[in-house]
Amino acid sequence: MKLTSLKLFLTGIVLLTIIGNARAQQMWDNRPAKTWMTDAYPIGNGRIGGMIFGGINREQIQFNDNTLWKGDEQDRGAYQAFGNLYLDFDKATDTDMPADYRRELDMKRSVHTTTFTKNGIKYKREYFCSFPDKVMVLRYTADKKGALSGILRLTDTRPNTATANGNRLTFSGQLSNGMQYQATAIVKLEGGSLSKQADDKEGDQLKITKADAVTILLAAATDFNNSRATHWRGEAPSIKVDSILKVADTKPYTTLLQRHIADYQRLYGRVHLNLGTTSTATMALPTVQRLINYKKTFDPELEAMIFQYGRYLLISSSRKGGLPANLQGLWNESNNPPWGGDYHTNINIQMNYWPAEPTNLSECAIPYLDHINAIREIRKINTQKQYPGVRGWTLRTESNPMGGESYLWNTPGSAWYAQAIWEHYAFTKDKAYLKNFAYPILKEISEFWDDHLKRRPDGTLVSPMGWSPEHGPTEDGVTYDQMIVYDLFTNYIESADILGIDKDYRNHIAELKDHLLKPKIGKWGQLQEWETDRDDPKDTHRHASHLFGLHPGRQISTIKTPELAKAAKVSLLARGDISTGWSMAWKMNFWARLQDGDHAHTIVENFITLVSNSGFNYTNGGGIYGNLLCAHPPFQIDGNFGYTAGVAEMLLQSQTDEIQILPALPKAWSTGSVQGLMARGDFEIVDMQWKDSKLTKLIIKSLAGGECRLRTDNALKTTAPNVKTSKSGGDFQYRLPTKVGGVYSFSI
Ligand code: FUC
Repeated sequence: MKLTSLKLFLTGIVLLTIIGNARAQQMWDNRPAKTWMTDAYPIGNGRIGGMIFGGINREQIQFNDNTLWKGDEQDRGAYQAFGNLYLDFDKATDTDMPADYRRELDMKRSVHTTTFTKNGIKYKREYFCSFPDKVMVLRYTADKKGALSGILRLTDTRPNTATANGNRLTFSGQLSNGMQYQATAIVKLEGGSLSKQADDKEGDQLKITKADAVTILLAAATDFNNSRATHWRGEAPSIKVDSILKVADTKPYTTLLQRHIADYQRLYGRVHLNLGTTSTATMALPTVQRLINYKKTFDPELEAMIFQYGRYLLISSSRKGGLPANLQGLWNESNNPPWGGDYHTNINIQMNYWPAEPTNLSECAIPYLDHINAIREIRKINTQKQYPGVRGWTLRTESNPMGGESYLWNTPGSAWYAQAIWEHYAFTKDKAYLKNFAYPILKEISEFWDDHLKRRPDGTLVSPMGWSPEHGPTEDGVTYDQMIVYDLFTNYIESADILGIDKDYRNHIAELKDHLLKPKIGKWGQLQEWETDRDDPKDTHRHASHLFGLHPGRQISTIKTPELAKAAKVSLLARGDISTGWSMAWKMNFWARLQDGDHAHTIVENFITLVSNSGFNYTNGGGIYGNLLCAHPPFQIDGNFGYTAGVAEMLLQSQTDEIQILPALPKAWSTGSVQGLMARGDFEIVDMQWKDSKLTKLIIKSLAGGECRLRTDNALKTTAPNVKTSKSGGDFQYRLPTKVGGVYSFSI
């Protein structure tokens, strides 16, 4: 074999392995969705999105634009539903269920497809939301000419009606805060004819008669602009919608599809995960049936698919230039959604972004970082009113894109936001970002705490009158506050050191950090939630805020602070395993950080509990719906993101200045592989494979240079020069000098 053919052959094998490993990425069902929350499948491009029902005679696509918000800088308001697009096909009276009906969401391509055969005609419907072309695209085809006839309706969730103009259907309106919005659908036919018809209640509709194929482009926009300087308003939605459609209208369907898939796969395709193989019989079942069977059937490909679904959802709800994912990502059918569909600052928005950096979607974190930047000024003004004389700013618990808020003050909220600001640097090593964007924010939030902390006569610093979300007394020195401030100061000090600036202030913050009230171990060996040793071992509250230092913080670890880690474990055991959706997702991450893979996997199993109704439940009701969205319940997307982060955390950790390989591998995943996870320091885990719970292959690439410290359980051999190895605590520890682009390949 010639060298080039050998190379091709080997590349083929690698590709086949990757594709083989990634087969479980289609969620599907053999009947249309009945209920929005539990059954419909989401698509999105980071700003607009839709929930697809996959109806046969009537298709409903409920759609959103994540900038459509009531409220302002003072009033939190609520995230609003936008509208619905309906296609009522002829033969609406024919209710027979086609035998071959299938609706599927292909996460590898981000395309929703519905197929079925009726009266001998095969129908196909494809839907996607394009980031590069900013539109939702719907495509209807059949294998017989002239088979597509029906009526297209576009409805506002408020009492405005649509008007038709040629092949366009539009509605527009204004919210009580003056925000303007518009949605326009363009209908393009191949064959057949299009006509307008008027309905007394619903306004104009477009009638499709005997078309061979139909393509619909849906554009929606508001006049929101993510800047206080422009009073949060920009171009009129009509101008935005027109300019989007002007460009998209010139592109053939296949071009739109190709551009969408290429853009999406550039992000999604970076990570492949194989946690084991599900039986062929199980793979052949509809997703909801796999959920039902899951408790009795080994289904690692479902566990892997839910991991990838979190990445799919983040790419679909959080793209550069837009707003961050809210409590429901961006999918919302109500004008009065649970908790206003807001940015909740005491765990929820933070959890949304836990998977961004580790699962190689760093770009998707940018909307969150931009949002933090956008609200700084108004938050300073509003914080001053609450805490006169302080510098910097902080938050209340419930917030909107314009910095308007409601409910109780969550004083460490901004310091928790600052963690994401720091992590973006920690993962990317982008020094220009650290200097120009991150550092000023880290500094001003540190200044808030510099002014807000209370010094006791013995020099100890406590956060005054804090609250451990969302229970217990309001008092000084609550562990949640203390740990988040510790995290902020740590990140600030490291930033100042890296940039070599502000030495005096850096030293001042270091002095404050040294005097922060420290975590305490209480009478039953628990990590205290409050300074007073009053933790109730029977307390199973969903928030475990006093464990912040374990995750997502880095104050506590099994390696550096084993005593505190042990106490955290006692607290966590008392909190119990079962809880709301996001709370279970957090517990996966806690157990991963405690390096107990089997316990983390127990939580994975609890998380994958089918919830089949759309009711509320604060206790023991958490799980996922048939569409794999996380059930708090009700639907709350943070749990999806927390789950994805948790799986990554079980396989790879880097919060303690070293990369830990397979720190919490459960027995259930004893053989598997992952490609593309990221570690702090801008290290890409190009490939990692394990068998019988032992690492068998590892390739790491340094994208930024610098030293790579690696901790593994089993000994590795590398051909890389100057590799230093040491043994600590039974683990081998490697130090690799890395150059930019340096690739380290290990044999075992
Ligand atoms: C916090 C949680 C609730 C819910 C809400 C959106 O207040 O305590 O469980 O997730 O956020």
